[in-house]
Amino acid sequence: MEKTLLIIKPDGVKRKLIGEIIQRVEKKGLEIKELQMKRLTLNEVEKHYEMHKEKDFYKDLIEFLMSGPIVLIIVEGENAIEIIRKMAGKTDPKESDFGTIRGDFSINILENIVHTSDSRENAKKEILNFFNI
Ligand code: 3AN
Repeated sequence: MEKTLLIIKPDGVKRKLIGEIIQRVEKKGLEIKELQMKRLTLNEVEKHYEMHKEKDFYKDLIEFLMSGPIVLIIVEGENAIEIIRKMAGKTDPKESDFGTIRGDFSINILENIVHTSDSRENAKKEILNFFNI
């Protein structure tokens, strides 16, 4: 069993995609273990996107993540990390396939609806960053 962190970012919440995204995850057969809606603090966002500190889009990314409430979801299941990444689609929505969350709902590389953990190590770190478990 694997756990991964799925975040519905402020654009996904504003566009009322929470239900759609959760339904896709549940229909696939994965389990929602924890779920929380909140606004992130600067500290939480900076910690979460530490690896992008030097990127030219970093400032926009931090501002965007703090622009409204987000939904934090711990998803559990066999191969959950890889499956949720596939369901999210490629980072750049012009390259993500139709049928994926980004392919179906986004045209913008920054505002691309969801975040998904990319490895077991990062899933563990990200979950600890947001949940007291
Ligand atoms: P992913 O979220 O697909 O794992 P990362 O970790 O490379 O992709 O990027 C983290 C976030 O940074 C993306 N979800 C997106 O919001 C933003 N981002 C990535 N690349 C760019 C870019 N070239 N321009 C603007 N924003 C970007």
